[in-house]
Amino acid sequence: MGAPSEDRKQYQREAFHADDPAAGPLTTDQGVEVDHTDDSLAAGERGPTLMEDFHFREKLTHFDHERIPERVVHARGAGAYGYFEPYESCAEFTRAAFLQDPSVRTPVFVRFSTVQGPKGSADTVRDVRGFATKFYTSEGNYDLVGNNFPVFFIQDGIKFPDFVHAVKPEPHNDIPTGASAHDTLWDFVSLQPETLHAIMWLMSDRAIPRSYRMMQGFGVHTFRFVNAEGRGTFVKFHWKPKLGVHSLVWDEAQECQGRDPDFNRRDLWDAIEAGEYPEWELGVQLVPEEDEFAFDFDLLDATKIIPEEQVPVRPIGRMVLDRNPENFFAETEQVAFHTGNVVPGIDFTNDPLLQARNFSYLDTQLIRLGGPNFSQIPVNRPVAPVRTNQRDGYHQSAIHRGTNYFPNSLGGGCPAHAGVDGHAYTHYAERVDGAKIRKRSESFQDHYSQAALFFHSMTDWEKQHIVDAYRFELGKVGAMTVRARTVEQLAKVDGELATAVARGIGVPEPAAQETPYKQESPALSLDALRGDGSIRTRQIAVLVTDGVDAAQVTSVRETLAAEGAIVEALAPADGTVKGADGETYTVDRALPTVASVLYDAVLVPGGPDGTPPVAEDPDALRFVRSAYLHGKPVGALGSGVEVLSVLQPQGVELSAGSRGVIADRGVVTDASPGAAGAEFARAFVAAIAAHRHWDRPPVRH
Ligand code: HDE
Repeated sequence: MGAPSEDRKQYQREAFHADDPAAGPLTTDQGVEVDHTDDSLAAGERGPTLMEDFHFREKLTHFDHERIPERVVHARGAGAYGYFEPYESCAEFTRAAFLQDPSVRTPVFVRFSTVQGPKGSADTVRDVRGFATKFYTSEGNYDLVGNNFPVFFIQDGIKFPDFVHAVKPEPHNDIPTGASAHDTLWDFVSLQPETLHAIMWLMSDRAIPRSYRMMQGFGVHTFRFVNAEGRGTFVKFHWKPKLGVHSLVWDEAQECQGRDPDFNRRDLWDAIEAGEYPEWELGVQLVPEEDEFAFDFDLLDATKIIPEEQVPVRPIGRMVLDRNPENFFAETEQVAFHTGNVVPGIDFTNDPLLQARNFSYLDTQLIRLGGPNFSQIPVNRPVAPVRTNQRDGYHQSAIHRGTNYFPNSLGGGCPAHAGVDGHAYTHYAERVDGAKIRKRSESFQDHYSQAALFFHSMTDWEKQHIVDAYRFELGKVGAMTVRARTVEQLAKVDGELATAVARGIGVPEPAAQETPYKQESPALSLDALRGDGSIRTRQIAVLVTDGVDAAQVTSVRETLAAEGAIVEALAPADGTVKGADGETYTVDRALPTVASVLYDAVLVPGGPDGTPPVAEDPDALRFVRSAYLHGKPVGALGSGVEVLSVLQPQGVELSAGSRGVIADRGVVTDASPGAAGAEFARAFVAAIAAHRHWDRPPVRH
């Protein structure tokens, strides 16, 4: 609770300062000052509008053309600026300038996205998340256009339109929005077993991240580092978030879609505004060229990971995002990524998915951004000098001078071939020969072992969530043949999984069959990715009303804030509450405007006269119940503990009259009058650091 009269409006009025062009009078696009923009020019007060009203025509015409085509996939996103710095020189493996010197910070722009839904869809859908980074390096732009899954659904880019058509809303009625739970996707999946591994990730909690700040990123393909001597090394890129990897539960993710469709975008924006800059470590898995065939899968197959136990991830630098864009359209919407944007020292492999992407990204920008000059848009502009003989075209904003061809003598031979200072891009001279054929390599034919590896590496609660997700998704599929065929495919991955899914969706259980896959990779479980255990930026709700023991709130709030958590006082109505001490305290938000799904934990303080202040408020009770069912920490102090009786139907036992701190599966209580000691705060912080408490029956998934 804070001081009253705080202005909570978040709009950035300070953006308009005196030297901002918007500070002057309104003008037309031609700079002619406009004295009146509220009425059209008309023949008489009640007469028709006149064609000669150039201001009206210009304003409406511009408005009519405000939209550009949204991205065909990854339409909805959020972006931020920041920087990257390497920990040490990577010269042994790559000559890329931005990976040489720890004292050099390379600016970046990152865009996170969902894939299936349109620009206006909700954030917390079950989907892959895009994680695309543009490094503005001294040698030109490098784009690492990755996802939060390390594998993709198909092996060859020629299948991409089929896959995307299948997952997108169905063509006859444009349903569903932002969801994969429908017939056409599962029809495709059941017929195309190469999708199974990525689908396993999609059914896991990785597909519903708690925050963009709390998810991993992966380059997916095997790329190639090339050092100054021209030696190549295969490389896979990994981004690891400092705050650890955390997810929502499905029930919560669905409720969030209505409560706050911008849940992930807002979280990123707010954290950066608050100075809580998200950070990731860049890691690489390096494979010497001579080990190309040392694996039981093909390095060129984007449906496979290299298990970290086989090739450890080596940290090489860190990225911090510390600035929000100023204009969503200009920056986040117009940013144009392209896998073909590489710098010397980073090269491709023959992964057929990557090869297709190298065509598709440039092609898509031509239609989306309306012509070939999109690299001149500020967010796309390299910091390295650009000297080309490319000319003209839509939206050309450069005023080119001199000659526009090579070779020339009239322009002094400029721009000349690069090469003298060693910064020119040289393609890795890989030897290639083969017959011209349409045929998938035999080494791409195993579609089951790594799907099984992922499933077997999960903890019990993660496995249960995967089963529940399959049941949900397939339960929405109308064609029973598709449900049955998917179960048959799953049986080739893991018999128990297939049986558990079949039992939930009304199809015959598959015949028992032993699968040969026994391997596990512990690094894949979310339990292995909890980060440093800090509770920084976790959102903690404290439920207050008149009569609240403000001293308790203040004491716990101080401890939580010192740990970096964000504490908000929620009351039945906005404004202020009167504490038991007679003082007035400001409420942060009114309970009817929020919900438990928007917070990470809840605390119920008591009142000094032994009455729990929020015991009568239905929103408060629902809040506590929902937090509990989603596995979140629930804390209560003094008479606030009585409010937790709402959890008794869930099997929570409250030892009434008990004194002292009790921490049981994330429910932390101290019923002593006036309780709020350091011991309680410590136990509550530990419960929050654990994020979720899966050992608490029954948790709703
Ligand atoms: Fe993309 N993808 N993709 N993709 N992709 C696009 O480019 C494409 C793939 C990814 O925030 C499009 O500018 C093909 C894998 C991200 O602006 C398009 C294939 C991975 C983003 C396109 C793939 C990705 C895109 C749509 C198979 C993870 C959003 C708009 C061969 C490694 C970037 C655009 C942003 C966007 C094509 C597969 C990640 C159409 C043909 C694999 C993060 O060009």
